[in-house]
Amino acid sequence: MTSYDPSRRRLLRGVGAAAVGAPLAGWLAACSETDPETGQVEPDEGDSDIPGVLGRGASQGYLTVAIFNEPPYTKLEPDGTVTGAEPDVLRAVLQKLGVEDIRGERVEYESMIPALQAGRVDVIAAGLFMKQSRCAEVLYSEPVIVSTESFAVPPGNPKDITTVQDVLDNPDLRIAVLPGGFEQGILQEAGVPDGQQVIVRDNVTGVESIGAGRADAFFLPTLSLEGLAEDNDDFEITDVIEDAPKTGSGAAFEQSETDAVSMYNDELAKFKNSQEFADIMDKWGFDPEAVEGVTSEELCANEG
Ligand code: 6CS
Repeated sequence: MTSYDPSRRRLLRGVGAAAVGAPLAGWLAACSETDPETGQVEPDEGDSDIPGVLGRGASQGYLTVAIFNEPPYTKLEPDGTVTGAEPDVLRAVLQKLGVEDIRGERVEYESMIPALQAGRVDVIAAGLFMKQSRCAEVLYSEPVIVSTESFAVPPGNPKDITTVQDVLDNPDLRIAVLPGGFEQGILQEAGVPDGQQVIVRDNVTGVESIGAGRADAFFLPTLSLEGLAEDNDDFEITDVIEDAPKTGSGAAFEQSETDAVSMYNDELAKFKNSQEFADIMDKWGFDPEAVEGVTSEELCANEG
């Protein structure tokens, strides 16, 4: 349960139930009374808590979200607006819960969970793919997207790299990966020696490492590589890597936010059946039906 914070409730009371979304207002109404003279929402003594991060977001008008800036999963526009498949879904669902907007904070994948745990960000919506070690440290919403992994390789794929097993079988192969990324974890889980990894700090450096001969392949989600190929034709993209685990993600909250995530999931479940959700997925190149029936429990079983 979230810990009660009277100061936050006073803040929210200042906003008044009318200013928060219906579900949160409903939550307030169920847990409080409105003073007929002031119109202020007066919580009942001992009522259950307002879902922490949602109450904070409703009162301050936004939540800060960790992103990497890797279209189509996340994108930071020049004016600072954060978009991409996951932030767009997060913003839409939060608005239905009374949180007006989100503000993006660019964070390295390996630093996203520490940033959440330190309170530097309120939520992660970055395509941070679910796997056991991550699911043990954060509280994911139900998944929003499922996607696939590929290799970026030199034209013609001269070393015929198409599977993780190919990398394991040829110790001379060097594979570029992002530090702390899901793909690095796949290589580690497969037993690929660290010496075969080429650590790159961002996606452009990743694809450039191929042209520069520093790596034989760059390991990244298929859709992300397709986005990079729009600006760089020095590489080609392999078919989906068949022996890579199924990837999927949703918003990640602090583990203590059980009430907030429960409320978020209820709203997300409705949203995933809406045309608005399908439009967001279509805009960013995801199949809105691919996530049907996929659960965070299933994806959190991914090893690593
Ligand atoms: O979850 C991850 O770590 C991976 N997710 C994306 C969207 N891109 C690369 C990253 O390694």
